Amino acid sequence: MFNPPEDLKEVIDIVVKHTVWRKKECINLIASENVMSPLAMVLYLNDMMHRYAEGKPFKRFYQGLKYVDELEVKAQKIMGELLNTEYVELRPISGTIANATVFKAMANYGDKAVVVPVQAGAHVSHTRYGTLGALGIEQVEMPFSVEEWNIDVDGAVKLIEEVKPRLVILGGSLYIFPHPVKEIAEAAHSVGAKLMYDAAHVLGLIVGKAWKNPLDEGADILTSSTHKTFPGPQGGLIATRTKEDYKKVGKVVFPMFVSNHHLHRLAATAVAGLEMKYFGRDYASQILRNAKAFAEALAAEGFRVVAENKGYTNSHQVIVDVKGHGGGAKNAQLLEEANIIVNKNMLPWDRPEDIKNPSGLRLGVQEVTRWGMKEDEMRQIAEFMRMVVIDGKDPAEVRKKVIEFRKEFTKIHYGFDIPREEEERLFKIMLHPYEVF
Ligand code: DSN
Repeated sequence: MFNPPEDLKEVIDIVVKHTVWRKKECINLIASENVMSPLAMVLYLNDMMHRYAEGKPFKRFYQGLKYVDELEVKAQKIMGELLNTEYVELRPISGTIANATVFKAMANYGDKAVVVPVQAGAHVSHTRYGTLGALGIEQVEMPFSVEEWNIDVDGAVKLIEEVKPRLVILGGSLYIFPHPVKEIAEAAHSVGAKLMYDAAHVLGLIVGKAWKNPLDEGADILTSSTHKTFPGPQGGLIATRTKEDYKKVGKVVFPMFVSNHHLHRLAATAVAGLEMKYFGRDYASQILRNAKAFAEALAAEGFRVVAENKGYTNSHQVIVDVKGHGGGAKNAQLLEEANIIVNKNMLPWDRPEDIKNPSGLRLGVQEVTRWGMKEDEMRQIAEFMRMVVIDGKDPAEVRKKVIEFRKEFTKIHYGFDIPREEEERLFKIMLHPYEVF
């Protein structure tokens, strides 16, 4: 009988409670999260997590890496095939580190970057408050059209021609319609700027062919994390169109922003990449159907869903304005009490001082899609949300319904169906290889 000391027991309890709560009892609608398949998770537990590998595959500063090298090249190839390029960097350990790498490689202190405004969806790393600012690159904001819920293309082209930046950045975190890559790429290239596209939110949609690949539309560099719509482990990625840019970013990744790159995640990235290769189209198209159904259901329940004139969404996200119900902060908290996990979000019309209680809730359907939910379930979730936000029902009562509803969804879809015995065999190898071989 295992009888741990009290402090160890507490650590174990916290982890078990979190896992049961978030993975079994909650409806997770955070647009930047996902769950890995059991196969990806089990291979994530590999011994590579203990090892060091500074440098590029087969040109390392440490010994003992022959399998790591092989795996890294394999994972790069899998991701390259999905993204239609030979040049993929998997060493950035997050999307922000991937962004920092490109900023440093492509611009200098004092240069300018033209970016999407943060209220209109840019990631904080694209701003003067984040990585761009830390590297001394000046942020110049593109005009944004709230009617179109997109960049004002003519205004942005004019701005790029006037400012002549070194870098133009598209993509972001609050993101319901594709940005106009082709037009912006032409403007960027006409003044000698590079176009970087932050695909963190939509990588799973891109590789599932439900969202245009920005590299095919004229972007020079794509950065991403690997754990939002792409259902891999937390990590970063850079893909470039040319070998020259690939070499440039590689020299910055190491030694500037990454020493070791958390090697065990390469296995899980490769598995998630293969899941997308074989099941990505079905997954991505169901995400789009779910997001649309969810937006329509929320509107029918009485929510103010943004971009009604544009059909609400073409991505995994749905955005609701809950200012009339007390704001994003209050409602995100109430929903958490009902086991519905969302985040509050600034909307284009919010003022900087609204940051603590912005108008919006940002909702993402990629994780619930992965759990096998479809349009009917989207309507049910919209009803749960109405009970809490609009009807003012006791969240504890709604929580009971959510836990009951969630019981039906225990299997991760759009992955390989491996038998439980094989999963357990692999798990045992990761933990106790001496007992298997
Ligand atoms: N991009 C943030 C988000 O969308 O939640 C995480 O970095």
